[in-house]
Amino acid sequence: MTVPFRDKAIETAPRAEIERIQLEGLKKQIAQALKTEFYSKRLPSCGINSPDDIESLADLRKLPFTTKGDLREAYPFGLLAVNREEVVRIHASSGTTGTPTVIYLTQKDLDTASDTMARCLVAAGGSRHDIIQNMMTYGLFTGGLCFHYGAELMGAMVIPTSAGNTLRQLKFMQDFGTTIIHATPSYLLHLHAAIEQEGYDRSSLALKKAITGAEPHSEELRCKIQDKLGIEVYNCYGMSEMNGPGVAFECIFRDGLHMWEDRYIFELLDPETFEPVPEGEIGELVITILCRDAMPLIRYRTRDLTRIIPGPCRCGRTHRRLARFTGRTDDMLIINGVNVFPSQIEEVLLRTKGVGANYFIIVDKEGVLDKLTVQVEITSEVFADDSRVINALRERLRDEMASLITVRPQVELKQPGSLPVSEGKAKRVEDRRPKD
Ligand code: DLL
Repeated sequence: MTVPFRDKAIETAPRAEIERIQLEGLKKQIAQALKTEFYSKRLPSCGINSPDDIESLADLRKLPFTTKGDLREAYPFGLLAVNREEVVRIHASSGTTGTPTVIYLTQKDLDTASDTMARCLVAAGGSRHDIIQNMMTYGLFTGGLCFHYGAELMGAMVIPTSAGNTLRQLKFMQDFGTTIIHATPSYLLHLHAAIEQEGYDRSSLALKKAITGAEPHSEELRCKIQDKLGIEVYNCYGMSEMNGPGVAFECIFRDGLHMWEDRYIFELLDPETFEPVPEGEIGELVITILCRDAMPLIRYRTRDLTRIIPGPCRCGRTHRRLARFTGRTDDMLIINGVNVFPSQIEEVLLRTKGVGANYFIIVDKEGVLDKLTVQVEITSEVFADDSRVINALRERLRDEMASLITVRPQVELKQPGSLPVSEGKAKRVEDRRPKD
């Protein structure tokens, strides 16, 4: 079997060469970081005043961690390392409160991000002959534009349908002969259900592969989607803070996600002691980006739990592989690919008059898609009011949450005192989604 590469020399570089690139990249990032308002305070407090204070990769451990909270604190421009005029685009993801976590990119940063994405697509067997339909949301979310430009750079014909509107998705797939689709795992299942429901003849579709990610999913779910749609499904990991999708990606052997180690430094640490875990054991993934001028991020705590798959891959790439993600060390929920923090929901509830402090969040499945329900107690005054007032309050809460978290939840207004009061640490979230 011929293994496709975009840049074989880099993708199969000996370990010593990868580490040389990492050290050089790290020093450059430190130089950039010291230009930002945020790190120009943070790094000297750890004894780092210049890139020369980093002599080897082992010195990485001297560097402080960066968290989502830090990004929020630095909002909007505290992590900017170049002149504002050099930034050509921003992206954002949800923060733990209403303040989003934003990244800024220069044209060079975008070109590198697109090249990384194109490298992923080639690794999965994509080429300029492919017609790629991107069913992820375009906008601040990176799954739209950052994937799009990588696919274009590879030379594929890209159909930017964005998320939703399943019937139109199917029409485009059929009429243009789409060969690769990019969607969340839950949307792939939804698409399959629609294909059956609409009576599409599978042989009328040219579909060969799906790229999926943005939310956790099991190997069983991958197999199910592959069987149902009769295609190959590739796992893609990324996050907006690290330029979006394609931070780690599966090659044609689909046996773990290659981490692009010339563009990022990956550490797997014990989330309590911050000591590296032995190879093969589960730890929190901590990433340092090496290829971004506008916004350096050093030792970023992803909160994602995974492990390294020991040993080489059959494809010959020397970039190590990550296993599927098993969870997170924080309470972030991923609802149909959208990140939601319970604290964001609480923020809306607490600022709304007529609503009590006791609430409960339920995540469940409705068909193949995720469904978010927020139950909240209302005050006795509102409870005694007529139904129009209560309905208006429900709609207002739904609208405000939708505008903050971009997911429109079901809101159930409850009689005062009707929700269980927890003793000790309040349990406010129940994830009822089956674990496949
Ligand atoms: O989800 C970027 C992306 C777009 C990745 C398209 C893949 C495909 P964020 O919205 O910032 O960015 O969410 C990042 O999503 O920290 C993980 O918890 C989760 N996640 C992303 N990919 C996977 C995956 C995009 N393949 C957060 N498996 C990350 C499990 C994933 N979890």
